[in-house]
Amino acid sequence: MLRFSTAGESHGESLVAMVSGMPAGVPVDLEFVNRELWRRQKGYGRGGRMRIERDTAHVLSGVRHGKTIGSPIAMTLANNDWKNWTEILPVEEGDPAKHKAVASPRPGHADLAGAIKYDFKDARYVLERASARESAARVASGAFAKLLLKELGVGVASHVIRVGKAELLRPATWDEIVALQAKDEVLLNCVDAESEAAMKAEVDAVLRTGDTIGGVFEVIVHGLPPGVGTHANWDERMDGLLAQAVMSLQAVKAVEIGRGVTAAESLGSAVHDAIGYEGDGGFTKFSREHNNAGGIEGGISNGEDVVVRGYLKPISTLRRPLASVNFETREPVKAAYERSDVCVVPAAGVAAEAMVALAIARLTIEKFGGDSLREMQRNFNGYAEQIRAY
Ligand code: EPS
Repeated sequence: MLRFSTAGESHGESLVAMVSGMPAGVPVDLEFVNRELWRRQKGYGRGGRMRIERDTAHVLSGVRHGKTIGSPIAMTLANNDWKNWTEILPVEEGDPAKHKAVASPRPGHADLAGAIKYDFKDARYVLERASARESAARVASGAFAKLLLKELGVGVASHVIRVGKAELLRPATWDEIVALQAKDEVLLNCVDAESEAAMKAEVDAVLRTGDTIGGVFEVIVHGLPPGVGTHANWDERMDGLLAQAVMSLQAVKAVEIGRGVTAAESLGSAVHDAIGYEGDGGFTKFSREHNNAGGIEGGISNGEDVVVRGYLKPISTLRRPLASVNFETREPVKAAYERSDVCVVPAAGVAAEAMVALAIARLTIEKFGGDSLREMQRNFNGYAEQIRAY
């Protein structure tokens, strides 16, 4: 089974990622992995930390001579900021006078619930791990899933469809969304210049007021054959796995598959994707009137693009902080503020691409098996032939 885990604190020495269950023989393009990390760092509304970091994956194992070898892939991603924190957050006991306690919890962050749970009178240790910095390790892991999927002709890409009240007002094509990944300037990762300008204006407004702003990103999986995932067991359904994968990202508060939200207020006749048989032979000749199901029916891919949206709350660290309480004195104070991003919707979309790629790669490996890429491609191509003749 494809699995991954991460370790590391935001201001510790490094983030750590480990991916196991990858078939052997997948070509590894480290420039691609690092480009993915770069994309996550970008976007209009990012804070000062991103000027310090230059996220790069240092691969320790599982890749030799440019290909995966079937053993666990271990990576570290150094935190450049660590040099400023060595005395504040030492592994050893260090000098307590140099520790930098976070005296009041930020509403919306893990600070208070985590401090109560782990018995700290300080939010420092909780926020260090709860920080969205951890998503860099997920992006490095997801890059490997994308490299595998690419060998099967499956692509994963994201774009931003809303920032605050500004939304993308027209449909986006797959080619437009993929083209965003090649851009060297990332603004709000929106396919439409006019909508992107409106999104930027939303960010500019909150920059002035010391507030933060959320939005919605959409991740598309393109080229996946029908039949991945299953209706047979609740914990193997593709929609359930994608929902958990995306919901687990920092600041995501809702996940939608296809037209999930508006479907609830519409009639069945308007929602479901009528079936035809005039397709131009992707994997099969079956075709659909539209893709409101977001490419998944009964927990199984149906051959259309898989469409997953993540709804991001505004970042909870505010330059003009909300009311809070001091951990020690219990007196009312303002919530802690060191520095923060104002808008991270594009970056969250990149992290969600990684999570979606990992979930889809897991199900793909489960369906097509394979200790090696060659074995997996053989099974994949055999299945493609089988369903073409269905
Ligand atoms: C982040 C690094 C963090 C924050 C942000 C994400 O850096 P620092 O805490 O040093 O400023 O910019 O964290 C959060 C959004 C959060 O809620 O904690 C990163 O690498 O993405």
